[in-house]
Amino acid sequence: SGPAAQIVSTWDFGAAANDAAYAKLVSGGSLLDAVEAGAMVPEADPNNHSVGYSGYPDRDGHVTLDAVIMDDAGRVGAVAALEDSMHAISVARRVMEKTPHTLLVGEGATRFAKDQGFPYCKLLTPDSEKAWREWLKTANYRPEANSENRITRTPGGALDHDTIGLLARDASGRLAGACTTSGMAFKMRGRVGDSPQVGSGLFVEAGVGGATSTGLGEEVTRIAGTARVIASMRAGRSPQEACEEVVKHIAKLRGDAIRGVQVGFLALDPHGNVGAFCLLPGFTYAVTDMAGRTVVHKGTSLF
Ligand code: SD4
Repeated sequence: SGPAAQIVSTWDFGAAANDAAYAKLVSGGSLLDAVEAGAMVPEADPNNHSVGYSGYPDRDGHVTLDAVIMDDAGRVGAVAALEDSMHAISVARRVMEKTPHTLLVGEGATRFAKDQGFPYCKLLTPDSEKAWREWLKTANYRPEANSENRITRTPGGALDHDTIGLLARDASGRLAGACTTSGMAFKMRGRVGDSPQVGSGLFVEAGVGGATSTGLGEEVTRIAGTARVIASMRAGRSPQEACEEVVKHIAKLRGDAIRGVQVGFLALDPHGNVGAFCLLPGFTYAVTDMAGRTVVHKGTSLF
């Protein structure tokens, strides 16, 4: 029989990630192996400028990566502002497995990856460097409270929220998740978003569910978004109701400050119920069922 597992992930490019995750399970991998394998797909993709290799750099031209991996036994590892490694998710997993810590940042994370034998990778590609140089021409090169609102659009004008968050479930209802990103394009050096922070970019709890987020990270971290989704589910809400509750909470809390800002949540419970909700239209997510079939869905939105 097959692995009888289910995989969900953010955005339509999640379909390829789901397939890799599912294949890992079919070949006997664990849930952690699966979400790691899935996250590695966009990390290696030169056409995805929001994750891993070829991610857009920060304002100073450094590509810095954020990632977290977690299972429902409370095992967790994360890196933030990691440089020079393609697979931030694998470094995050190594933090979980080889250190007594849950999060390494910046220079320390970069050195840890090197010490662990992860190969050096020049993450900035000619494409993303060109986009950065374009951005520099007009950028108001000054930290400002709401600058992220402006740079949530790529130079081409498309919404640039392509962080991947994956959640996997096996037939017994066990869960694991992963989230990986290069963060907001042209961010301040040192800026860390929601993605690598447990309870913001990702949260998984045995018997309750898993949740992941995408969009403008600051709006997620200020309310510990995925921890709240899981709290909502723990209190009896379905994944869908929980995602809606949290998005509505953000809207109420932030009012005009979140106009034009995207935040989306995706959640999965131990029984296989999936929920997703976001602030603005356009959020998609990929669901792979127990038979390995993948369908991309449109998330419903508040506005
Ligand atoms: C962040 N949540 O760093 C991420 C952004 C994102 O593609 O989703 N970008 O805030």
